[in-house]
Amino acid sequence: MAKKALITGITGQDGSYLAEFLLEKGYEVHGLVRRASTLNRARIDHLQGFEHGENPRLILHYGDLADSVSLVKLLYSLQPDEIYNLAAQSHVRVSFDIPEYTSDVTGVGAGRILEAIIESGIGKKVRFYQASSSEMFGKVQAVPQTETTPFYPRSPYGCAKVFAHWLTVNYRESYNLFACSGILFNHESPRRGESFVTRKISIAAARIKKGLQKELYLGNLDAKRDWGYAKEYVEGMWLMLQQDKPDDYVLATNETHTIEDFLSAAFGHLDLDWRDYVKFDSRYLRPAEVDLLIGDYSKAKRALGWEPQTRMHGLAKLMVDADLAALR
Ligand code: NAP
Ligand code: G4F
Repeated sequence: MAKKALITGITGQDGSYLAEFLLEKGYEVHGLVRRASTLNRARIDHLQGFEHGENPRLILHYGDLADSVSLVKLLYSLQPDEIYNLAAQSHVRVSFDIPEYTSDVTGVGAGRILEAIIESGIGKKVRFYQASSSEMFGKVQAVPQTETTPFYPRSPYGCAKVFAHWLTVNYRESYNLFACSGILFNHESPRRGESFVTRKISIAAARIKKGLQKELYLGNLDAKRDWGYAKEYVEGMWLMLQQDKPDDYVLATNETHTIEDFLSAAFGHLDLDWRDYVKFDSRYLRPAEVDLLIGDYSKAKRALGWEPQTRMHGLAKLMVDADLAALR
């Protein structure tokens, strides 16, 4: 019988790649979706079917990380083999505007799923993945960052992720749950949300090349990030749940680049000089910034056989090419 996986956040960047990956592996994939006034399923439309019965192995369920009863009921009726908790209010800058909501969904939401696992009685067989984040390292206490680097979050989002991370460790130790956290460094793709900096840049570069836009307003260009390709990172999530024992792993590229470097790569790919177009807007600054992230993925390489293939320059090119193609 096909294994059953439940993905929260299936309509997001990572959820859509993970759904694709698991369907290819033969899983029956269930997704938790929240109700919106318009359908926001563009990233999974190509997987087809859910509501029209075209793909019986992809089934969507209404629910919300803020609604514990919906989670208990779903886990009880579904009895999934694997749960990937990818849902979150995932925007760091926005978390300063809505800290309470971010804490509730990104932090407590993970606790609601963990508790729903216990309440629904599936704790002995289910395997659980928590989407932890390099944002937890914040004001970094070591370079590069590993699974043992102390956390020092710099945003309500980072604090919420630290809470969810430690709750996952706690449920693993308290209830013997097969619960893993993937501490993922920034990962991007043509499906990246349009308000994150890489995608904002790739879209602008394509539009400027086509004469559809003249300027691009950004905030801090000096921050350094370890950027990988989302499509490769979802395989790492799955690998974590296929091991004999649950554990936590960093997924990263072990390279770091400034926003300026990404601008050069993206605009340079189209023979444009970013300095001719980029303007500063203080609205994109954060009350506290994460200045430097660079991850050491050697544990994932050793234990999971996972390694990133795409680095920042290749990533910038593939994102710009996709945005250019979309304009055609
Ligand atoms: P994303 O594109 O922003 O997707 C977030 C998903 O969560 C969407 O499907 C969204 O649904 C859903 N969601 C938000 N609030 C919800 C709620 N209250 N109940 C149920 N679902 C809700 O994020 P991503 O980039 O794919 O990231 C996936 C996860 O990894 C997130 O937890 C993120 O914090 C974490 N992470 C991401 C990165 C990265 O670089 N991408 C790095 C480390 C960790 P809607 O479509 O309805 O909005
Ligand atoms: O693209 P960003 O918004 O990503 P950020 O803050 O690193 O968070 C992302 O990665 C985390 C992993 O470390 C995830 F957990 C999180 O969910 C999210 O996916 O910003 C990257 C950098 C920041 O230093 C920001 O200050 O870009 C800088 N930046 C400069 N101008 C900008 C802009 N960021 C955004 N979003 N928009 C700007 O105009």
